[in-house]
Amino acid sequence: MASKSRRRNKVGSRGKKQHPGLPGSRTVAMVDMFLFLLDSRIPKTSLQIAEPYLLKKNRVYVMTKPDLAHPEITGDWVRTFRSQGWPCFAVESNTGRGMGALTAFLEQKQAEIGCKAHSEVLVRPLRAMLFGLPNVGKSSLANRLLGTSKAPFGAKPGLTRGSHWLRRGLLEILDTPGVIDTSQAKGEILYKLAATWAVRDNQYDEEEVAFWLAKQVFEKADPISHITEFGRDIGLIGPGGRVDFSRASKTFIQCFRKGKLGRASIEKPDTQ
Ligand SMILES: Nc1nc2c(ncn2[C@@H]2O[C@H](COP(=O)(O)OP(=O)(O)OP(=O)(O)O)[C@@H](O)[C@H]2O)c(=O)[nH]1
Ligand SMILES: [Mg+2]
Repeated sequence: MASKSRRRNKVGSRGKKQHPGLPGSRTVAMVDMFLFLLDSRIPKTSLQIAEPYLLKKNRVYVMTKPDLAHPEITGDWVRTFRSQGWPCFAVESNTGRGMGALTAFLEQKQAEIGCKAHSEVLVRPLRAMLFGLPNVGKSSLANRLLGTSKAPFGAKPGLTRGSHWLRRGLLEILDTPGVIDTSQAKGEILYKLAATWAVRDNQYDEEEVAFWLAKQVFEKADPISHITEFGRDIGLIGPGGRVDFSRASKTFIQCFRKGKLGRASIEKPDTQ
């Protein structure tokens, strides 16, 4: 059954076949730690949809893009995960804010590995694998952690194609592609993934997503009028002087993704 085959394929299961696009089990066996990236706007969905792929061992949560989410709610999520026993950090990879705590944590883990290996012999790099939804910010985090721009990154989901190691000093990072299967996502889950651009543009209906965002996230009583006014304000007028609702919806979603509609947390820990 689905759950059985997923369990067999979890990343980190030794000797098992991995999901296509992910590193093979031998490579994964070398990994000391899995940095599991969660979009700060949708941590619950980021976790749920990726959960079947990753074992629970050696997991660290990294909340990405906190600049786009509500700071207090992101703080609540960090505290919630920590209270459940998981190391958790909120990191803005594009500015470096929040990176200090994660870096200190990784340095400490690296030092522990050195000691465990042998008191005087081996000092080896800490090997951390990045994992998470498409477009969640894996390559950006790799670059920020290593102080490089070697990992290709960009606003579209599906940018990173294969897995590859990047190294600097005593830190080795395995950047992976966003391989999580989102093809079965529907309803609210799909809207959340679309709003945060974790799925490709042909997987969702822009008008539906914009309507849902206006209603559920921005709590507009009349979402259609809200999007129409938004379109009128930015001059998206079609034939006959009417607002082009399709373009208005698309632009509304794009503005949300860039934080131009304000910081917004779609999921809160206490209500989920
Ligand atoms: N606002 C904001 N944007 C970020 C942050 N971190 C990354 N991004 C942006 O998110 C987009 C996706 O980043 P990537 O690092 O390519 O994401 P990825 O998870 O490697 O994506 P795939 O390889 O396609 O799965 C890029 O446009 C980044 O600039 C952040 O902290 N804040
Ligand atoms: Mg990438």
